[in-house]
Amino acid sequence: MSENNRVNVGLDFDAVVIGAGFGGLYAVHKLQNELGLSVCGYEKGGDVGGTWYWNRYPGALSDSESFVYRYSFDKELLQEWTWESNYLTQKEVLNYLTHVAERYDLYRSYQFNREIKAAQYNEEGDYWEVTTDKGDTVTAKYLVTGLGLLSSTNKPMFKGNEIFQGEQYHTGAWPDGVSLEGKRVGVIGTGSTGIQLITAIAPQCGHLTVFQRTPQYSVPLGKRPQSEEEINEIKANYDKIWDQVKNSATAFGYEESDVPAFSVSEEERERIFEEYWNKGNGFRFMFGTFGDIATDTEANEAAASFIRKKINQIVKDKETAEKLTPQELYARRPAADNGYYETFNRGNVSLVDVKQNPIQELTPKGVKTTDGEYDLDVLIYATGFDAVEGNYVKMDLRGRNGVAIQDKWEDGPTGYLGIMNTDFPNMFMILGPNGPFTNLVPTIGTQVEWISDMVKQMVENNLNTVEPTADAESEWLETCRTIADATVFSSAQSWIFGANVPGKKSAVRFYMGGLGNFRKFLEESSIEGLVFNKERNKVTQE
Ligand code: FAD
Ligand code: NA7
Repeated sequence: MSENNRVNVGLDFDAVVIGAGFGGLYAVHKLQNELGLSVCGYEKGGDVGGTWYWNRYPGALSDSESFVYRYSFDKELLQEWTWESNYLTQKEVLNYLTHVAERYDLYRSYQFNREIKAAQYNEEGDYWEVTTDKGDTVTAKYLVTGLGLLSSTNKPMFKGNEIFQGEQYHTGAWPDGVSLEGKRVGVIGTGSTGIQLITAIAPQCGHLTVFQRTPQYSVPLGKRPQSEEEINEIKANYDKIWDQVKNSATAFGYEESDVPAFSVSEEERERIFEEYWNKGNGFRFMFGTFGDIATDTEANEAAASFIRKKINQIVKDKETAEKLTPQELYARRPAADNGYYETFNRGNVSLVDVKQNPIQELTPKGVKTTDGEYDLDVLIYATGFDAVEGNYVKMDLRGRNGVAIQDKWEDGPTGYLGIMNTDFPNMFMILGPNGPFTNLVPTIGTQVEWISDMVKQMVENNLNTVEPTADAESEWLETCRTIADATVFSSAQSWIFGANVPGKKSAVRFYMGGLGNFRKFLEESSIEGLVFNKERNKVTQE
């Protein structure tokens, strides 16, 4: 394709891309640098990075291993860029994404500190009109949304929120320059983020009070430095590694087990759990030990009781150990830590069970629960995200016939392949609803490459619009629901099903069939669910 191949001369751009995280950046690179389209990127934040721009809280770390938490498309970049440990700090991921933006000349296409407030499909001309918070409107043929699935923060509004006189922060919008040294700090939330944060800040705080609603199963992360030899060995084998990752279920770069937990003796089961506890990583523990931890409640209970035993061995105070011990299934996104349970052996850390004694209100001095008042200088919300569709439903996003995304998704969000929606022609989501539940960068790569191939074919074949058929959309939703219902994840009240935000519809939000199967579907059958229109406003099914 030639340079700056304008699909539609009358429009401001061929494509608008929203978001400058892993997804948006790669989309701009593909559409602009490889297809030669004119592209404008918009980002609410002040720079690139997405998740890694916003989540600067102490202890922020990837729990995907360094060697697979990166793009796979550029062999030279894979050889040139390196890392220190088997997991990446927030700063390292941010540096990587900044380098990517510079390397592929992506900054020139972006406008930062611009939030897209509205995106509306113009049916007369078959294009998108996109409006920023500054009131500018631009038009484009294609709309690519890389809005992030863990990006719209969930901050519960407690009574008295405005009268608390201390500092308040959310982990997902952490400013630079916060000092917790010697202060009385409270943390609400003990999900993956809370676990990282609590472990990291405990040594700095004067006193740390953890407000826990649901205890978590967490296994050690196993963070350690990687030697140059080890890294070189990985780099020499990247072709094989990506082949394995892209054909696996979770895309985390380790072998997933297909051995049922009860096909081995109790002794052997314990030995394997111990081995994986020592190796580290929550996903590896859940999917590498046995093949049925995520699908069979008895197997799940075996893993859960192993972790409970560990908590009991680590935490010295019996009452605290009991509060920290989950009794439900091991069915949330598997957490991993750098000494989380050990943190509660510190003299300056206390645990408050807010399921038993809920938070009633904030007072000028701190947090009041039904069993007491906790004076604080700083209150930190590690309360997670309005996951998956949070940033979509914040916008005035309208497709054909003015249909609003909030109405379309009234019963829960949908997305054919996690990418497209009926009545939203030429709109392509990255990590939209019902995409794969995996280490996410390989999934982002897969989706962006599919989107870019689709746009290329449309341009080359002079096709005007593409969208999924209503049947394909509902069949995909049904497939996702059937697979998810066969797992333990649907039993937990977590963000995976949207059960973490009050009033949010609990519904399937992921394709849990694995990246390998997803890619096979994309290659072999995804086209069958699409309708192409050749001419403006003339429906001609291909
Ligand atoms: P994001 O990185 O979320 O970027 C979306 C961007 O869109 C944001 O910068 C946002 O400001 C912008 N945006 C949204 N709406 C608008 C709008 N209306 N107008 C303009 N801009 C907008 N995943 C893993 O696979 N492994 C991990 O180890 C891992 N660790 C994580 C740790 C934390 C603390 C968090 C929060 C998430 C983690 N994730 C992890 C998930 C992570 O979000 C993804 O891996 C990946 O970074 C997502 O990239 P993205 O580009 O899709 O979205
Ligand atoms: P999570 O996993 O949604 O965790 C949020 C935590 O905040 C969790 O412990 C919640 O308890 C707690 N929470 C939320 N609202 C409240 C209120 N109102 N009162 C008390 N406690 C509350 O978000 P994370 O940021 O930790 O992780 C999300 C993903 O991002 C993670 O999986 C990684 O992929 C990165 P609950 O469990 O709902 O009872």
